[in-house]
Amino acid sequence: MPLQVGLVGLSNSGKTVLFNALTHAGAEVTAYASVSEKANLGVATIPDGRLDEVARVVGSRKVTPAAIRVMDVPGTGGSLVAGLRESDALLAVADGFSPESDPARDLEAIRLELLVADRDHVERRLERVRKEAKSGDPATRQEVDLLEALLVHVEAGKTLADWTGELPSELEPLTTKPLIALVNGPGGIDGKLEVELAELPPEEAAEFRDGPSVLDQVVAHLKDALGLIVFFTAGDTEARSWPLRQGQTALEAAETIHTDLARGFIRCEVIRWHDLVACGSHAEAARRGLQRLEGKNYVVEDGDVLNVRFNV
Ligand SMILES: Nc1nc2c(ncn2[C@@H]2O[C@H](COP(=O)(O)OP(=O)(O)O)[C@@H](O)[C@H]2O)c(=O)[nH]1
Ligand SMILES: [Mg+2]
Repeated sequence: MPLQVGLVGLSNSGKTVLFNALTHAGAEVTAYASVSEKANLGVATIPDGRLDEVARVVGSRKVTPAAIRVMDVPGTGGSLVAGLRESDALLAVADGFSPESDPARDLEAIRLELLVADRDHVERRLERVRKEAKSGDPATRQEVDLLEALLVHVEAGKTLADWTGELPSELEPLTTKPLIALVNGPGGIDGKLEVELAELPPEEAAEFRDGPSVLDQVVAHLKDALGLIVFFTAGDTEARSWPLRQGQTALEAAETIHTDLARGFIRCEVIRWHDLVACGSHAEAARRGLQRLEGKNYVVEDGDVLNVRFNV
């Protein structure tokens, strides 16, 4: 599964504006909540100067930066946020631009909506699993007991993140996901400004900003919240960066590229990106002993250039 983030927030907080700032997808922005609004799904690419340098020395014909899926749902109701259950992190957007803006109040409201959505989710799953449990399967009986205890827990106003025991593996809670609070307006992340700058080349756009772009800020948050790191692959045809999480292994990196690579994984050649750039080629890096051979359990580091050897 590619990395996915979901935007949550009250109506008119600027979620769709931010979605466009991150993905350049040009989704329709309306100044009111329309019932016909549908979820927007797009892709944000993580800009990385290291990738361009790697591509240059390797002579790759194509450069493809790492992608994150971004989901923007209209409103906060239960069925609407359901689409966010597959996200790795949630970006909570609060209005920081209108005269009535009160980001702390909005973020509290969002937290409550997520809590309610999770309670409803536990309740619905309990109903379903109770029916299945009639067949007498012990594992299903056990899940019923667990879900009943969870329901008591969430009805007391606590979140599933406060639950110290195991959660049913098939439950996809929202409140256990990292929640990254973003205030939309001047001084915070300025979605409106980003949309205006979207037409400009990156260097020109940067001159209009006081600091990093919305995308750079979101990526920085994901590094903190998820331990987001990036690794590279580079050949004649293409140089790519790929998202991964701190602590993930060469096997998981292979799986990010293609399930076949993970299935047939033999070993993996690893070079630090700056060693590759300094040496000028894979061959020279290998000659100087800077290319290592690693196995499945090697923990990938940010900036590693990987070449997976596989056999299917
Ligand atoms: N002034 C200002 N208006 C904004 C900003 N972000 C969004 N808006 C406006 O707020 C309205 C709602 O934005 P939208 O992205 O559709 O909000 P959503 O309902 O959360 O998706 C639109 O009219 C936007 O133009 C901002 O940073 N500054
Ligand atoms: Mg919207």
